[in-house]
Amino acid sequence: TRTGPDFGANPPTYPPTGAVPDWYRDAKLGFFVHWGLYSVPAWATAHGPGGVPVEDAYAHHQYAEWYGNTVRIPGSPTWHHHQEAYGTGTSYEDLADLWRADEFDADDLVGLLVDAGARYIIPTSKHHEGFCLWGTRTTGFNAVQRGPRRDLIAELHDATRRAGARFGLYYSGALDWHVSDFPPIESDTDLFRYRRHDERFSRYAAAQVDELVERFAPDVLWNDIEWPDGGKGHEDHAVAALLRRYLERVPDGVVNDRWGVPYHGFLTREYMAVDHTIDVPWEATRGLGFSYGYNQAEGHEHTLSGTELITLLVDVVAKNGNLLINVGPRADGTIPELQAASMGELGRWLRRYGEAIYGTRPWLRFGDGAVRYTQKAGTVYALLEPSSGDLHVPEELAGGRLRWLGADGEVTVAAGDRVSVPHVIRDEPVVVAAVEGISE
Ligand code: FUL
Repeated sequence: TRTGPDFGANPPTYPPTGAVPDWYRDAKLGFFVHWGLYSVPAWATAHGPGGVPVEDAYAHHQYAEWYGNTVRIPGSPTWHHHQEAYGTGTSYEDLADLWRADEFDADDLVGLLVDAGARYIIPTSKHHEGFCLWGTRTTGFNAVQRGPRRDLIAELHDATRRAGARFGLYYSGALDWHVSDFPPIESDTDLFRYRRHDERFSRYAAAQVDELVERFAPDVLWNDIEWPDGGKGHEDHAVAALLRRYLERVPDGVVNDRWGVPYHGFLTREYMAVDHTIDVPWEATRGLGFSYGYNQAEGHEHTLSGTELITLLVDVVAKNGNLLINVGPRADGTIPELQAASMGELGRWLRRYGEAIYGTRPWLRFGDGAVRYTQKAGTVYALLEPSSGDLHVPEELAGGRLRWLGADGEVTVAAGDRVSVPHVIRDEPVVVAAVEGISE
């Protein structure tokens, strides 16, 4: 059971809820980068979209970044895998000394993400395992003192800024397995029971986030699993004060909705099908497969194809969302080919059709049948997979001039017209008709 803080008659003051900067709404596509000790074993039970029954979910967790918890559940597939791969004498945290980021070149990695169309990049600064990817003063359990012996966040930050993209940070707010002494999490109830609630821990977390804000001024602060309840009031280590310091340092920064207080920036939807337009800014997130951390057990059948990825982006944007798609690098710092292939197709498509995505806003409705709409500066874009047939012109677009991006010619359309997709673009995963000059 979850009990939130009770502020009584004197609630803390938050910034205006739901407000996000224009750059964030215009950006549409971000890349999450889940990288940590879990990238060393890079393993989880591979499931499909259905997952496993809830009661077994934690013992068969499909998120490889949860390895440090799953391995502690006796008899779980991860527990067995670990014995085989490392023997009984190796603890999860021992993997820190096996982590070599030998092939990691931040400019190469960031270059791949930007080529795939990323306008912002959000690496995990600290995931639930507690290992810090930057040179923090708060703990020796970090990538400068152990494993890679490099400040991975500083390198990713510098490369992202050099590439002209926005830089954000993921931070695991109330779960840190390194400094907590709890049994493994085996259910959603455990998840909230075994969060840290105490003041001492919220001071630790606040000191870490303050460091990150001070050093990297992240454009996005993406908290996870709420903030410790011990820091939800008026104190210095509480969310309200933390956000105030953050927005002072980064006036056009934005945060998500996972702080566990009556405040949010954009809403998050994780592996969730959204069937309607959400009126406030929101962000869909998922991995290219069914895990965020790299999972070697996944293959083609688990990974979004280029077309599926493009279709997902289009659907999310038409419904007023951003897509934060995740890439899980190998421990050595390279991107697995399966993920790179879909990313490459997305980037190629965005270079041709990005005008119908970046900087757009939702239209009157998100779509008709298989068609999705966006709009920008007096132009309405209709996006569809060529295999779904002709474009049926809805009455709101009657009298407009229609041209297909990537093909020649223009026609004036009437309500109910069926316009067929030109041959030259029939092989595209998704095609785009731009309609201009619609009388209001
Ligand atoms: C979740 C985490 O538990 C996952 O590991 C992942 O980081 C996802 C984005 O958020 O709540």
